[in-house]
Amino acid sequence: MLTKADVVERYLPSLLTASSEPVTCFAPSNIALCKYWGKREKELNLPVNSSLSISLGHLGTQTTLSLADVDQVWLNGERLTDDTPFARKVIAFIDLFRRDQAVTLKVDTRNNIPTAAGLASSASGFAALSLAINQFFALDLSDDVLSAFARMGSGSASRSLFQGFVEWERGQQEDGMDSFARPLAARWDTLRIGLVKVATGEKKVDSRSGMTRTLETASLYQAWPAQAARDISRLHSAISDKDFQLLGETAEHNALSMHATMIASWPPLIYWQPDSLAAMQKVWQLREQGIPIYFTMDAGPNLKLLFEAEHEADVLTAFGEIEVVNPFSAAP
Ligand code: 2P0
Repeated sequence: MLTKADVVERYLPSLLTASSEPVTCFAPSNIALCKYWGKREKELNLPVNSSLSISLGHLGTQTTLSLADVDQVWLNGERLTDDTPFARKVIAFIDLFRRDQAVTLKVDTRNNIPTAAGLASSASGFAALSLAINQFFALDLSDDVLSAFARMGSGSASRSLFQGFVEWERGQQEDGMDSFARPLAARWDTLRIGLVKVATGEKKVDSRSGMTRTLETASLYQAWPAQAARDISRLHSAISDKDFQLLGETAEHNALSMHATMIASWPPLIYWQPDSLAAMQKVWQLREQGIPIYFTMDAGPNLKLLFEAEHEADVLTAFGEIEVVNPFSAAP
């Protein structure tokens, strides 16, 4: 089996040059409209199915790398002890690149995703870190390679290198170097995403273990890869035709189908809270009233609403002061 280190090694110069100046990079969060759920290979985070996401514009992670006397990992202005899971993951990722060379670093990670939105940040975190490593060590890696490297930190990070709509192709190769994301050229300036907070606490089962449990125990999962493939092609049509109903229906159906595979796992995996269901019902009521609004959900209790700018006032009236993101405000 190939390890991450085996794969990264091939793309590195024998001697690294570290920047004497700090390097800062930003990567946006992303919300999948067709979800990544299930790995065909765990070491390299190779997915069973391709996925397609939309970025959250200016919401994401800013990471600064600088030389330091000892390794230091900072998160949102606080220095973490070396044994916290986040610090360990960050250092393990950096080790892939510096190998045994004596370069010690300060990694300063800042998330501007409102904690109240309850959004995970591993995607934007590993994407920003990959961009910063590339620049700090002057690696000059292509976007495709960087996306594949970010994927080895966290699968969804492969999509967070880019703004706008992004598709992560599952790939076929054993080393995973054809499993990377690319941005789609299309823009959709009237598209809006509403972040509905239901709960923000740490979840009991993280996505990584949730995927494993689903693959090992849910027979419903057998239907998932075909549905994901069909949904990706529907999303492409929806995006090129600016067909919002098709986009929304596909995203909501895809999210609920993913959750159905989780619920069919054993022990059961239900990320929903009573308030999640209440919010879903509110979305369905609004649709009955003629307002085109849909939702998607990830491995957690929070909803992400999909609607167009002309309906923003109705959505705010129904849901209160939720954060609304224009995904294309920051896109090129
Ligand atoms: C997604 N999720 O496509 C899906 C939908 C959660 C539900 O990508 O093990 O944190 O690091 O590759 O990327 C979350 O999974 O998992 C995720 P790893 P990751 O957004």
